[in-house]
Amino acid sequence: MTLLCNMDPARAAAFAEAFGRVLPDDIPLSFDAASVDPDDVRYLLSWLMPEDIDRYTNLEIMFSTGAGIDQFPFDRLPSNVKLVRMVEDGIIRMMQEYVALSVLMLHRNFIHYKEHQNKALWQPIPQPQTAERRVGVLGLGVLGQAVLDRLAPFGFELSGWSRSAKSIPGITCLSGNDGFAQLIATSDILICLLPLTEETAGLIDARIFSQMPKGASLVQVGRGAQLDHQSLLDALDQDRLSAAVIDVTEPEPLPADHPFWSHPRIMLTPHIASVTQPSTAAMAVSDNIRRHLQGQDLIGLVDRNRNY
Ligand code: NDP
Ligand code: OXD
Repeated sequence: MTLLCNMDPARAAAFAEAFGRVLPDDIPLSFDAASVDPDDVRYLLSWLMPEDIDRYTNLEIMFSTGAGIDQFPFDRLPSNVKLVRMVEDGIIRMMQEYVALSVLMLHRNFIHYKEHQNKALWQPIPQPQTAERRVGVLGLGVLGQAVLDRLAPFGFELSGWSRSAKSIPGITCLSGNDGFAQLIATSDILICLLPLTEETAGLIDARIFSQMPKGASLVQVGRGAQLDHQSLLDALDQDRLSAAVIDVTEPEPLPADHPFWSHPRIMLTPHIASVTQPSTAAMAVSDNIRRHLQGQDLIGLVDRNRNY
């Protein structure tokens, strides 16, 4: 009943230590696909799906090291194998930090002040109060709800959009096409925390930017392929949009001559909003294995019909 972990040696050392503290003794742990008996592998933890997935004929759960699972080709994963995305405290806390920092930075015009600094320009910008700033989040899942929770004490007007209708105290919850149009039209700062699926690929495009309030900003932390780069550049250069914080791009990394690197009103980070933390991730995986063995629901089980 082995748990096989597929990761580089530096990560493996940290995960080995973390699993050593929480994985039940009767579940052997391996980091070496070459030496493990493939028939023993019941659980597999990996960022990507191994090319030779079919050799693990007794595999029961494929655990993603990341919260996103768009990098897993569903058609190659045997239908009896469950796919579980990572739901762990480290990812959640880091995303809360990153988005809170980005929203405050955009709210207080830091990207513009950096531009002014580069021009030796000492010039205050009129400052709305948080209650006058509308923040909208695309995606009301684990991370979307967590960042809204972290933003709430600042006093922004908060909204979120999801596939299914929700009710969250203090948040205007929207769903469906009308809800999407309303969220876009009323977000001064728009945050994308959607999974990448056929429905969300290319979703943030020129049409969206033309419907957002003039001077709005974007925080893109979902997946790169959701954003049309040229539309963002056009919207910034025409002053429709005022600034953007971009953590995920397609491709990653961007080529050296990509305009995002040098755009004065784009803050670009190399897909680091959240990084899976071995100690809390090992707890999450161990807890899910225990749940599986006890016939309980798994946390983060991917619905293959929705692809997230
Ligand atoms: P969840 O699955 O918990 O939440 C996804 C949310 O998106 C749900 O609210 C879901 O709606 C909504 N959604 C999905 N598809 C649609 C659609 N077509 N229309 C409307 N709403 C939709 O995911 P997480 O919150 O855990 O993670 C979200 C994403 O964040 C990940 O998939 C990953 O891409 C990204 N991520 C980025 C990281 C980074 O470092 N930049 C780190 C970690 C994650 P409903 O609630 O109705 O199902
Ligand atoms: C994730 C990520 O999906 O880091 O966890 O992007």
